[in-house]
Amino acid sequence: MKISTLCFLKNDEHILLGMKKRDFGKGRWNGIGGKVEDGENIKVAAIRELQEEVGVICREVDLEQVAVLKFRSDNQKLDWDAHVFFIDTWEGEPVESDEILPKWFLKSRLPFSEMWPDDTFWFPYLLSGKSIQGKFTLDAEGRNILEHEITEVRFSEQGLPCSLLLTESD
Ligand code: 8DG
Repeated sequence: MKISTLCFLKNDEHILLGMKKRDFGKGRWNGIGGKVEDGENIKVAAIRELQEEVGVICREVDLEQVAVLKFRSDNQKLDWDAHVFFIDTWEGEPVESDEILPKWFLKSRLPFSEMWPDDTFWFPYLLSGKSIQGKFTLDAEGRNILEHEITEVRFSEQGLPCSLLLTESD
């Protein structure tokens, strides 16, 4: 299992997604982020990836943790724990890099058919202001969801879920 970050810049109406141009997840819109290196602080990794992938600068205080999502596959090859952050304040305009094409989308019109299939389950929670812990098991191709579980949580300052509220599962 690897640890990653997924960051979403947002304003009142729009949210920034990035089209992954190569490697794992190619052809899908997703948050901006990537692997947390061994020993690296998760928020520091999130800030590094934002700068490397879309040229945007932000500070640790600007990162609001809204989810921890456990992505699992039946062959263990796609296993990630992703720490998800919403960001309202940053410096610079998002620009394209070798890895990511950034684009603003209306919150009410996210391109779910071109995103990971489980995103349609958890994104609405985040858009309605809830924070969650989720676990999604996908098939080896990453196309179909085999199991899902979403629990509403509150996060502590350290990014750990500190209280559990309500669970949805299949
Ligand atoms: P890096 O080079 O950018 O550091 O990272 P990498 O090792 O190439 O990782 P990546 O391709 O950016 O990481 C894959 C990302 O995809 C990781 O943040 C977790 C994320 N991801 C899944 N499954 C799902 C999913 O079902 N939905 C969403 N939204 N993201 C997912 O692995």
